[in-house]
Amino acid sequence: MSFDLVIKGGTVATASDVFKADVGIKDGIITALGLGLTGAETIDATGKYVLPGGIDSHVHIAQPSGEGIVMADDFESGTLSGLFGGNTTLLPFCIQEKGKSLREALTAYHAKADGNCYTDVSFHLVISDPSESVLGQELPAAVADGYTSFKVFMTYQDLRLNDAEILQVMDTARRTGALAMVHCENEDAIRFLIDKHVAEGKLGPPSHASTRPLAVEREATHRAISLAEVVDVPVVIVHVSNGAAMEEIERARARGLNVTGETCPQYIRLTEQDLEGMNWEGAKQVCSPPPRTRAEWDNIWRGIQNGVFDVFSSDHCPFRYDDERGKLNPKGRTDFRHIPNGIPGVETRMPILFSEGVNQGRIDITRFVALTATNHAKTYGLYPNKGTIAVGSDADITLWDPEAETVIRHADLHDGSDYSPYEGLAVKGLPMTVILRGKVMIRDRELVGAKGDGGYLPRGLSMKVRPAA
Ligand code: DUC
Ligand code: ZN
Ligand code: ZN
Repeated sequence: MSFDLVIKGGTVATASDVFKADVGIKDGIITALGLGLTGAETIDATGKYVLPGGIDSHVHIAQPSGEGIVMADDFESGTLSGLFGGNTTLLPFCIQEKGKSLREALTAYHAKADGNCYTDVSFHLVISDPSESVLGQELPAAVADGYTSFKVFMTYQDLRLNDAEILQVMDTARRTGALAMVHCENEDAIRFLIDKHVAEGKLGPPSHASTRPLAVEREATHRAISLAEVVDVPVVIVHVSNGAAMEEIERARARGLNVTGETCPQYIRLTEQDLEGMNWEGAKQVCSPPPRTRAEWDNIWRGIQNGVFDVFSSDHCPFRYDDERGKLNPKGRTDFRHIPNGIPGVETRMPILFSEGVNQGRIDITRFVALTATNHAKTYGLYPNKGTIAVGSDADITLWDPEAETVIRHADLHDGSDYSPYEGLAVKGLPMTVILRGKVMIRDRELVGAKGDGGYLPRGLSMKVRPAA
């Protein structure tokens, strides 16, 4: 058998196995795992892990973000940054604006993405206006076209759905086989606390965290799971920040419910104290749910270790800090209510989890692969084409040096923001070479691929979705 490319001498790690093998690639597909393979091109992977390319199933790129606010990444910079972070597939959100159709949203988003990507991408929808035509026609048509997951919000006045609407949307998920993701924070409770903070003149970035306390997230998590139970549909609880919300997932699973949990780097590396900064610097760490306490880091690690969390995503949602259209916009520079929510992190997600998780002995390499690639593919209808190293899978591969060390500096990253929340964090373990469908995109940390090498992926149904009875 002849191969276009052979990755030789490395240690292949999947979500279940670790073994020495060469990987033979032909026409962008893994066609053999064996020993002594030869091909037209060879890459020496001695001393490296040969991993499935990372899949980050929760990123925001070029998303409309309110008047005067511009997200720091377009598809070019966002996917380039993702690629340098060891990812070969990103799943950004395509937001339906109120009063507009899903088609309009998808057309506008494809116009931004198509031809501009360094990784493969596939969109989740965000349903903000569940009208009769959206639920009856548009969403089923979108699912049939491969947009097989969507997110709903329980917070943000312009995005939130009430319980009746969430039930309707979940019911549509049940009928179509789509997978519902929920942002769990109780908007009314947040409003109540915001009013109090404003009356007391507490307008600084720390108020972002104190108006979104743990109970706000825990209650909404319990409610989202209960609504999914009523409809009898699987649900993904995204960006879980603390142990109390996590325990809602654990309890639901113990009752036999089909609940997927996601957490993110900010919940094992940032705290609410990071929102206190001189010169409004705390605005850099404003995201929702907010970072919690060090005690919560331990709770989140427990869920990463014991399987409550299936996926570890970045929730990359980048805004520039020192920018009139970013965190320091004219209103945001004096009032936390106008600081755009979100932090960059698509490039640092995998190094942080590897360094803090694998290198520090909290998780093994197979769990790392599950959390950063395989479970994303299984959850969002991309498996087994993506997310594993197996004969027949796309040759999306990251060669990972477990000994390479660096200190995170935004100056070395590739996103369009002007800071990293993790500036100064030492990490050990880095992606060195990244291969997308058999094409070397990054070789020894140098870009060799081109914009447009990444494509759009229609997806199948999630493996989490049971056939409707
Ligand atoms: N939710 C997200 O998923 N990302 C950023 C902000 C938010 O509220
Ligand atoms: Zn969210
Ligand atoms: Zn997000």
